[in-house]
Amino acid sequence: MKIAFVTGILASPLVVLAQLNALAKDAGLLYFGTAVSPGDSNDAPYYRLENDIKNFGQYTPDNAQKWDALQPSRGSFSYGAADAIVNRALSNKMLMRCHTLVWYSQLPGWVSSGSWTKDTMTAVMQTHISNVMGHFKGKCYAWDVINEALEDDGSYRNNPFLKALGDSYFALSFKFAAAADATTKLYYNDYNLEYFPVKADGAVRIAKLVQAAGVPIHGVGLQAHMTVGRTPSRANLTWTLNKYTALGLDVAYTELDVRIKPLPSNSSSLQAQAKEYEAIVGSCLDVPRCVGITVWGFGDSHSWIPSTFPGAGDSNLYDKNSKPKPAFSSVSALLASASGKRPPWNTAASTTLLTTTKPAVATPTA
Ligand code: 9MR
Repeated sequence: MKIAFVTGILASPLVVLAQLNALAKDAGLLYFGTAVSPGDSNDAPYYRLENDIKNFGQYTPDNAQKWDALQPSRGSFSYGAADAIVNRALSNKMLMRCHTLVWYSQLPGWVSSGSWTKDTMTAVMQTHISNVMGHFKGKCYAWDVINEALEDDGSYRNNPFLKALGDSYFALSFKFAAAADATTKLYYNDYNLEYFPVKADGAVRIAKLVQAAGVPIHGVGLQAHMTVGRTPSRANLTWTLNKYTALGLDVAYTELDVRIKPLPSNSSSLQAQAKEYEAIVGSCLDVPRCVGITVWGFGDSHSWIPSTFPGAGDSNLYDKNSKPKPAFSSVSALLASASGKRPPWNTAASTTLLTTTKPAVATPTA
C-alpha cells in the first residue's frame, strides 16, 4: 500500500506527494504520462518532476517525432532529438507514446507543397512510416499513426494525403505501420472528440474503415484540450470513450490540459479547473479499456496555450514555479480513492487485433 498523502497538523489542506503515475497504476491504469520537450532540462524543478517515475510513467515528445523534425528533406532522416527523449524514457523505465506519423501539420514543405499522385504519395507515406517506425521499433508502447484527420463537423480534413488518396489513406497508413512494427499499439488521435459527437462519430468511421480493410488498429486517442467551463461531465465523457471501446479498441487521453480564460486565474477558476480535470480522469477510470492519461506538459510555464489562444492559459496541473495546483490535488485524490478498484492493466488483454476476414488492403504500386 503506497502512502499517497502527507497531512499537515490539520487534515486539510492535504499536501500531496508527486505520485500521479504510482497512483494511476494502483487505480488500474497503465501509466500517467506527460509530453516532453528537449528544452525542459533548462528548468531544474520541472525537469526533476518530469524524470520521477512515481509522477510520470510515460512520455510523448511534443514535437521531436513529427515529420518536419524527422524527415526535413526527402530521404534524409534526422533522429537525434527524438532519440534523446526515447532513450531518456527507456532509461527511466517509462513507456513511450510516439507521436506522430501522418498529420497535416508540421509537414516539411517538400510534402505539403509537393504535387502528388496516388502512387507517389503512397510511396512517400510508406517510406516515412517504415523508416521512422523501423528506427524506433520495439521502443514505443503506442504510435499515433494518424493525427487530426477530421474537421469539427466530422468531415475529413483536406490534407495532402486525402487529396492524393481519398479515404483509402486511413487503412493504408495503418497497414504500413503494422508492417513496420508489430509490437506497438496503433492509434488514431484527435482533439474535440470530447466536445462534438459528430466529430467523435467521424473517428468511429475512420476506425471502422481501417478494420473493414483487414488492417489492425488498436486504439483511439482523445487529446482532451479542454476549456474551463466547457468540459463535458464525467458521464458524458465516458459515453464518448465507449463509442470506441464498443469497436474493440483501447482509448487513452493523450494531450490533456484544461485552459482558463480570462486570466489571471483566481481561486474560483482554479477550483473549477480542478473539478474538470477530475471529470476527465474519472471518465478514464470508468472505462476498463482506458489505458492511461497523458498531460500536454504539466507546468503553466511549459504550455502551448498562451501563444495559440491569446488571453487563455494556466492550463496545467502545476503552476509556473512547478508547484502543485488544486487540479493536481484533485486528480491525485481521485486516483488514490480508486486504488484497487480495477485490476492492474493487463497488456495481454488489450492486444486483440480487431480485423475482419476481408483481404488486406492493396498497396498501389509506385
Ligand atoms: O506542443 C506542440 C507545440 O509546441 C507546437 O507548436 C504545435 C504546433 O502544431 O504542436 C503542439 O502539439 C500539438 C500536437 O502535436 C497535436 N495536437 C495539438 C497539440 C497542440 O497544438
